Amino acid sequence: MNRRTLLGTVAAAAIGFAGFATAGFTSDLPPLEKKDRYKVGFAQMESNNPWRIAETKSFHATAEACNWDLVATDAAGSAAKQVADVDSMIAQGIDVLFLPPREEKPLIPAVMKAKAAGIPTFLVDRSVDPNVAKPGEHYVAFLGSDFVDQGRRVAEWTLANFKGDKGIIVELEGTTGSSPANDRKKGFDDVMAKHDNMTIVASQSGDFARDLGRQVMETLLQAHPDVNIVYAHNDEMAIGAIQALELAGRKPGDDVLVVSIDGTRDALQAIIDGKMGVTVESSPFFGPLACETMNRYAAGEDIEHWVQVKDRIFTAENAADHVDEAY
Ligand code: GYE
Repeated sequence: MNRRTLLGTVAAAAIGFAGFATAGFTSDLPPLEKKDRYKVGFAQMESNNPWRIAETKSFHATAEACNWDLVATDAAGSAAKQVADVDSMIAQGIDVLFLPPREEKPLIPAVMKAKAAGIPTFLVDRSVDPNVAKPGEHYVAFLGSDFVDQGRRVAEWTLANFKGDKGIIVELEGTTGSSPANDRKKGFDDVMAKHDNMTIVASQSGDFARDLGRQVMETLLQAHPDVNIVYAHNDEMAIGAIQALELAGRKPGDDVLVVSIDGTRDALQAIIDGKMGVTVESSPFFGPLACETMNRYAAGEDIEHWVQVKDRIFTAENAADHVDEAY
């Protein structure tokens, strides 16, 4: 080996090592060829709420702008169907997959099968169990919010704005086993645990759905009639809880503080109407970010493992300014 080749080998090894240290096993991921048009898979989990519908619309709108032939499916709330939907997309020869995994564990096979089929995958809005499937190794990246921080911000706002002495809190959790439910619980509960005057008396799943949120709130109200704070992991359940509270003769915004996450039109209207205190934003508009990130990947860029979305906060101070653009 001459000196020149030797130096080249050393340099390549150094670059390889730096790549390993900063970006994980990027080289092991399926590459994405540069093309004018891509066949893009978007495997939606369900369409039973405005957030999901806004996200799907965002992907359809992006398909036009970004030159995609979009293959979109709807798993109707079933993780098993979502896995099957990804199987059929693989069979249809998609170039790239955008997947919002309904739950952290059941969707891991879908991630692994896409990788085995040579299809680069981006997780959008929810993630999978990081102990089993990893960004930079099994999938390219997670595009989404910091859910722990969202829960923390709701808790901090509640501490600063709750008027009573003792907080009796009911928590309505999102879909069991989903990353936003796990993390929004952790962020909120950890902050509250440091405050002796705050007690979470019940915490139960309403599956991120309005009607289930209403039903669960109805039941929990019977066991805990003295509740004065409701923390819902999303706006749909918060609206359901408000309906249950009002039906029981309570006055949301007056004798019970309702706080949540997302920033839907109904939640912003509830804030304007004085029935809800705060909603920390969790944006569903992933289409443009998906297009941009995918194009960066096709251009050979190292993609950060977490393409983080920054969230605003909506309260009585600014809800009226944003309600018209909300979904
Ligand atoms: O907050 C909720 C939806 O995964 C971030 O899922 C998303 C959450 C969102 O059903 O409303």
